[in-house]
Amino acid sequence: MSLSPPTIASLRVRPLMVPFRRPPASASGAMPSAPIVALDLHTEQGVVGHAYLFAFTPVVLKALVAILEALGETVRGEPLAPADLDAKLRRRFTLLDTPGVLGLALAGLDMCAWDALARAAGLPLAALLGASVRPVKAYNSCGLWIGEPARLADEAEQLVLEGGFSAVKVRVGRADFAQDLAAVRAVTGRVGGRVTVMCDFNQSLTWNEAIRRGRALDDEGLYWIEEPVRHDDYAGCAKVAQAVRTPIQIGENLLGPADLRKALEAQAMEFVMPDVQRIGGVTGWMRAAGIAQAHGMEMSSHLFPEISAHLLAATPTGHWLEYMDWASPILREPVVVRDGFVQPAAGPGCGVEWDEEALARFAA
Ligand code: SMN
Ligand code: MG
Repeated sequence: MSLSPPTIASLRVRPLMVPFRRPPASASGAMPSAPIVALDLHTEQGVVGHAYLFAFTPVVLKALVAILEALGETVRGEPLAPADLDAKLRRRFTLLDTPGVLGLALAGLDMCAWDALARAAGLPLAALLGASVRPVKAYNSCGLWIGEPARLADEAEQLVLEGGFSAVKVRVGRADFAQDLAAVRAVTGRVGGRVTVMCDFNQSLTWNEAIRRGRALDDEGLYWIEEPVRHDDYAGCAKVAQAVRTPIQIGENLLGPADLRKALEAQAMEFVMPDVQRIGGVTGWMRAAGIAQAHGMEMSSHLFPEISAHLLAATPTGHWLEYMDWASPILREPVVVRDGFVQPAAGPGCGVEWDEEALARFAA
């Protein structure tokens, strides 16, 4: 690769509604299908970077597309230098600030830019980040949503078999805690012992209730309790972490490395799991990884298994990859899980290649 980076030419933005294999239903809401935005960052040199974003709700899909298209205009003619772009754009938006939909758009642009840079260098993203392209340990998160506890034992078994997984995550936060306990026991009763089981409350509890439920779960053999309280209630979460023996996991809603610092200062959790589209793309992720390392804290990923596999390979305290198949229907080569490990894509970039026929079919 020459020392001068490629020049950004344009950003193509395509909104999609992609069906789920097992539609998610958490304690904080359900989703009938996945509102996804597919991004292609074209450079004048012909290299194209790919990434996708989850809009979470169709309500913001059009707004996210409009922001991304305007952002694409803004970076036309800029050098493909993600760290510089991140600094420049965040400075430009200081008066508005960059959480929410604008933050997602910036992260999407950053992911595309890193993907294009890795392609220009002819390297997998993990290698560009200085890491070996090694398999990362994954849990199957594609099911065990809030549902009939009796059904969950069979589903846990299926999830384990789908890729030789050694871990699964069960969703909790039902109105009746007895039903949560029944769900956890259905899963651990069937696969526990041979398989690690995590649980996720999806921010549904007050800290008092989280302490009550957390203590009641302490002897159920769970590996972590995720997001027991509202994501930004670090003080409340710290009370839960103090009172409950099972490690507390948070991070999918951290909006940048500075949020990680605040959560750590509050001693809100024992494990962290940033989401690449909320933490600030590859640039934000790598900064968060440095902070986690400095605190000796294990760092897992949230959604986006394709790019997260590369990122976890380059994360000093890399822990568990969350395997989700939500983007698989639009990818030419969906992530492959073998014996519970995800192998980062070996080709240049981060492993996102579109199935163009599927993109056309799911266009929104
Ligand atoms: C989750 C993620 C995305 C949508 C619903 C629920 C969950 C997880 O918090 O961590 O997988
Ligand atoms: Mg979660």
